[in-house]
Amino acid sequence: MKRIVTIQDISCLGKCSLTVALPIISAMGVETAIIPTAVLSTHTMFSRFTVKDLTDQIAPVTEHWKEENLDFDAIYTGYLGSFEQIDLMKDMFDKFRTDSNIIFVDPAMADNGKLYPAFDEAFAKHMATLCAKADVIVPNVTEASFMVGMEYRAEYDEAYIKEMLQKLSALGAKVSILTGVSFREGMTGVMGYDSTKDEYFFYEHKKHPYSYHGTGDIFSSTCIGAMMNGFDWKEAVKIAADYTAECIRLTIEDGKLQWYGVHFEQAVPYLLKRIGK
Ligand code: PXL
Repeated sequence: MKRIVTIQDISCLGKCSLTVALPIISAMGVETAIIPTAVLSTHTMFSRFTVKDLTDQIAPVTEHWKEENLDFDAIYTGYLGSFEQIDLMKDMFDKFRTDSNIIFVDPAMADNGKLYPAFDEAFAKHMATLCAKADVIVPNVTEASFMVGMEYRAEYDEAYIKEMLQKLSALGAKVSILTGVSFREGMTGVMGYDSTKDEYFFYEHKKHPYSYHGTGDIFSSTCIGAMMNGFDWKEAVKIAADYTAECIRLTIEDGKLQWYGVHFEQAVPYLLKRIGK
């Protein structure tokens, strides 16, 4: 069985970060070790939330794992709360990188043209230095614009997205995957660039009329879970996009418009069928 470690916060209620990564990747048949970076009462899109920072636990956990000679087929970072946590992740990558494992960074920090409440532009630039050490990165268009210093646009053409992918790729990752790429009304998708092959890939699907929190984390968890199941990054992107869209569809169908997160649980059978399990 493949083993992955994912490092992000626990938002106790809110269906994002570890409370989606752990169940989704585990359901895909991949052992999922975690390092919780903080415990929050809810994610930060609620008007108020509590936070207990766990930064001081990160080095002791990774040092113990090193003593036990543990290794991981993938290291996946999501929402990180501080410059110090980003630096600790760099150390962790240096310690646990092997010839064959995948370092996967989701620079979860912004959406819809805005940084999340806890962050500023300097943080985004620092996150770019973590992306530089990854094999695969999965920013959305907003996160990418802050990291590469391009103006955020709600409407754009293919040239804008390709320029963004080139600039992301120049940070250093082999594969850059840009989510929330929409070239036409009613459709959304994902465009990726593989710098080792100078190859672009675009996948689009119908855009649902509502957007929900936590869907970026669901996309990333599914994408790395699919890669751990032997799918190449392009197939993994399709699986992750389709599963995320299915989660949104089921949430809308339920009719209660639960804004803070989607019904990812009900779509797990769809996901398992999709990956042939
Ligand atoms: O889904 C990203 C995310 C993860 N963790 C926390 C968040 C957010 C987005 O706002 O606040 C704590």
